[in-house]
Amino acid sequence: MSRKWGKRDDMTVHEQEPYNAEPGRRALAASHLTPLDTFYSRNHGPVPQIAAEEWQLRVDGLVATQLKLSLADLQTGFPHHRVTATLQCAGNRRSALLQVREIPGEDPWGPCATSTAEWTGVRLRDVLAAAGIVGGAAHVAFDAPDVSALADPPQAYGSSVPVAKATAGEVLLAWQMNGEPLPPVHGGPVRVVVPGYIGARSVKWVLRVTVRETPSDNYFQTTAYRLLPADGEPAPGAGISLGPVSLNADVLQPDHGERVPAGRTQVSGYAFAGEHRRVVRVDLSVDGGAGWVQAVLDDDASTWTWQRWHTVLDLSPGSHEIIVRAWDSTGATQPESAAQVWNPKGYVNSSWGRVTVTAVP
Ligand SMILES: Nc1nc2c(c(=O)[nH]1)N[C@H]1C(S)=C(S)[C@@H](COP(=O)(O)O)O[C@H]1N2
Ligand SMILES: [Mo]
Repeated sequence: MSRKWGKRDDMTVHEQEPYNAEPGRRALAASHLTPLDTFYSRNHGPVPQIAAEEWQLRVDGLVATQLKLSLADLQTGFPHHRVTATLQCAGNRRSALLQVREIPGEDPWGPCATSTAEWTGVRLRDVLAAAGIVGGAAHVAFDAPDVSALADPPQAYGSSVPVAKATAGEVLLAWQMNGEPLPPVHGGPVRVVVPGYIGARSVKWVLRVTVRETPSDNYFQTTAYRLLPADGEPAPGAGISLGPVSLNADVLQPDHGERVPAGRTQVSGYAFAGEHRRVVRVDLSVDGGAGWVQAVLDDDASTWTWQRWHTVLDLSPGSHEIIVRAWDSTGATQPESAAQVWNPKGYVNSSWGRVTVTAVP
């Protein structure tokens, strides 16, 4: 099934239909830009097959002029723009929350529901300027054709972002990923890419952009992708509507449960802070958080990407828990335990990253 979507055979497939899969830690660790066959994919309904020549975008709502744009119109009518950006699902690292308490109906995503690509398209800002945003505009909604049976009631996928974000230059209507045409499973022919925000806002197969006074009425904006208190229940408007990605980090190598030779061991992983925060320090501990050493930050990060890091740890023979925590440019760091951040939908596990490895003499 992974092959059908252009993915490597060793993806961890949480669901075949709709296809939901993440790569292994070592596969994700291999490069700053994630190859297309390795990039995680999160779907709420069947993947639509839309021919590039048939795709059309409607731009409406609080605009002076409604637009109907073909892919050729987008490509010839607006300057092309490239952004290297990390996408991260709000459910990334949910598996650690599941150790605290069960989360019915949600997949046990590990730490690899995040990946990085170079996206090519046009700025949403330029398209909205062509339509002319009028008074009262506060949100920009995106609608897609994939109908999700998981929504209540079942409905096509959609969401929105504040107008200030939609008109910031980094938000794209993208048709390429790492220089290749956007594959169907990643939203081809055209998707929205909202760098720095949870993946849910980067709507795939986008068919309609609507400028509104209020956020989208779509289930995936009003009810899902909201952070509830531990004793809360999903309901329209309940909880915190998720936008910018919360600071988080994890270890990608060695893998959880791996046996490594005792002695000097290469350790690496990622940290990510959404929106305008940057990861400025990454600490590692092998004594439960009593003592920390700083990792080296790789130099290939940019504003909208993860910050990869690496170091060498000296591991004595036996079992070790390697813990990672990051710090962002506001001075914030991560909570220690998953129990502190557990929530009924299993979003935003911002707690320390942990892998247990066995060092063998
Ligand atoms: N139309 C549509 N867009 C969507 C989704 C979806 O199910 N349908 N899933 C969202 C979620 S929750 C995430 S994390 C990202 C995943 O993008 P990817 O599959 O390209 O990795 O797409 C977002 N956009
Ligand atoms: Mo997601």
